[in-house]
Amino acid sequence: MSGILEIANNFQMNGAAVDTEKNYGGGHINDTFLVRTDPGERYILQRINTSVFKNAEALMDNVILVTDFIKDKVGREGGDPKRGTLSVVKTRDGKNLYRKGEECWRMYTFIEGTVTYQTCENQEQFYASACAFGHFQKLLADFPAETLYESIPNFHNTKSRYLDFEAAVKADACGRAASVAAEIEFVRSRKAFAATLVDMQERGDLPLRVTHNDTKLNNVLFDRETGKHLAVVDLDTVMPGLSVNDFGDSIRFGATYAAEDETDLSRVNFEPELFECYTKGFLGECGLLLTENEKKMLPVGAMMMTFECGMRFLTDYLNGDVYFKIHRENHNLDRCRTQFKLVSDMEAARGLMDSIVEKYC
Ligand code: ADP
Ligand code: GN1
Ligand code: MG
Repeated sequence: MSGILEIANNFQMNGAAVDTEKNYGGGHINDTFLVRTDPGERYILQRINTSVFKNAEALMDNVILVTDFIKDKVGREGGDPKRGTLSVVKTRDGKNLYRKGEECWRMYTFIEGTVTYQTCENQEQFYASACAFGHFQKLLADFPAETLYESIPNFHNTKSRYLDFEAAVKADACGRAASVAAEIEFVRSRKAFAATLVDMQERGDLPLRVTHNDTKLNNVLFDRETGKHLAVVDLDTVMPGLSVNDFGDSIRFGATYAAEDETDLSRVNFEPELFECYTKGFLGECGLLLTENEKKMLPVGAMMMTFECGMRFLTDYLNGDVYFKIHRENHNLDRCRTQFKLVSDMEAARGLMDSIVEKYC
């Protein structure tokens, strides 16, 4: 722990670090610590996973560009720029990152008076998260996309994710493929589906926008007092992408009352009323911005992101759990199974999802 305090003290905090809490937030890629200084101020300290994010300096340039842009807009909307988005704390020598050997660290001020949720607890919460991500989309509608570095190329290119999956099956690095034959078949029978959104984008039927690309419920900070959304965090994958995928990734994670790694699949159900809350909130914020095709394809975005994420968990399971952090045996397989259960539910509810989207268009 003293090592973490030492790392923290390399940043321009108010006071000296006295206390840290590890594993803050439960993300699968970076390591997050909560740091408290002697005057009682709090900060978020993160060790960036540099095998996932290959160029952390360029990544931080993205974060600064996006947060400066949002701060300006939030200020003009009458909000508090310091609470409406992340604020990077520089190192004592004025850099965005602190490097120690192979390790790479960054810090944000802690936005006080906020809460986040690891799973969806009620409809109001999910509606508020939809407003957060819809508003985020609107805020960045005129952001100059060409200034952004692509922090993970082909991040939501489901076609290339499919090829990664097939390569993992072929290599079968840990001899696990035979035991997940049903899951492999689940993916293979949806190969044509996997191409739909990428093909539409390549044909020019869906526009590239600046999107968040990791729109999980736990990436929204809510005001503790009012319950309203305050800020969208976890900006590492803000890149050009598809609005339907931002919508879809939220549905994947939040349109169920079950956790992403629930092992009792009878508890993992797609909840149409949560889908409706999210649709209402999201379209209420950014519906006017979206094209007819984007609106029509929102349910496909939900199925695609859930399918893609399940396939990514399965791929990582086959590769020997080298990408997502795991906390128990078969963790990635458990995660894969929840996603595939949700995909099946959504396929059965496709007509209902279409009619809900139509209602709010
Ligand atoms: P991860 O990569 O682990 O998902 P996040 O950037 O999403 O990391 O941070 C993890 C958690 O920390 C978030 O879910 C949120 O609860 C909290 N968090 C992140 N940044 C802040 C901040 N600036 N102020 C308050 N809480 C934050
Ligand atoms: C990862 O870092 P975290 O936990 O917010 C992943 C997302 C997945 C998500 C699944 C950079 O997000 O793409 O959807 O896990 N992030 C990266 O929960 O791969
Ligand atoms: Mg996060």
